[in-house]
Amino acid sequence: MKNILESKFIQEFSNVIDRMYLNGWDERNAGNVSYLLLEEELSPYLDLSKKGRVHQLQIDAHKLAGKYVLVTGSGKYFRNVKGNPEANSCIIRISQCGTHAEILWGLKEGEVPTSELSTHLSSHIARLEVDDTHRVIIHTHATYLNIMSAVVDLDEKNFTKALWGLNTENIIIFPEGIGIIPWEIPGNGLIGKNTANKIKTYKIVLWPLHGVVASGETVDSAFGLIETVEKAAMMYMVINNYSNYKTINDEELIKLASAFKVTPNKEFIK
Ligand code: 2HA
Ligand code: ZN
Repeated sequence: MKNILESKFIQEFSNVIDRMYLNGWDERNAGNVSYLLLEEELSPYLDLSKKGRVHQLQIDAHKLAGKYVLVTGSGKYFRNVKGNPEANSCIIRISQCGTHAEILWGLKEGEVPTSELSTHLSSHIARLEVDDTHRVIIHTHATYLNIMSAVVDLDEKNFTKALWGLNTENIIIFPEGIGIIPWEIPGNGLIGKNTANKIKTYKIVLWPLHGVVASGETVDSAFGLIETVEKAAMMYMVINNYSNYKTINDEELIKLASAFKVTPNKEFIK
């Protein structure tokens, strides 16, 4: 077997987690990431005929039956993942009936995947229904988006247009806008269901006064989306200290969308 720590997927996963930590988004045990791995990607590194430790799931995940997921561990710190991916994350395989998963690699006996596993699995199911190339879910406590959620009306149109209006390329990168769920208790309850409902339409969903959940076909695209939206939120918070500032108007946004052949959310702009 090849050394899994040298695999592309572990490298991408740990590097992006480290980047988010260095961005100041993931203090203490904040944040969690999950990455759907293909069997052919994993098999050179792991004997997949072996059974793993059983972990009971809190949702019905039969739509992910047989899928492999690389995911951060519960209570683990992003700061430590890159130095020791095996102690801070794990690879699970979803059972055929979708009621449990097996932990095939990583984490010690008694340790379990992130407390947001239900959100991750429900969001993977939702994204795969609309995009069969989907693979990554990232939850992080992006600083300026959190600040912005404290001061701006939590209306998806209003919030999206504030972000689109400040950076020319934003409408091209997230033409569907940003989804917003009501404030909610983190963990295995309603938050996962609400996020999954939103993430079908919006690739990024805001959890007010908490963080975001973003999806992507690759680690880069999920992270790149968060960076883009976070930067616009930073601009928004800085620019609001000035009384008279310019934004990209609707006519310009429409021109941009048409030049880059994207279809912006019709509820937000016509
Ligand atoms: O795992 O970020 O939302 C820590 C969190 C929970
Ligand atoms: Zn969180």
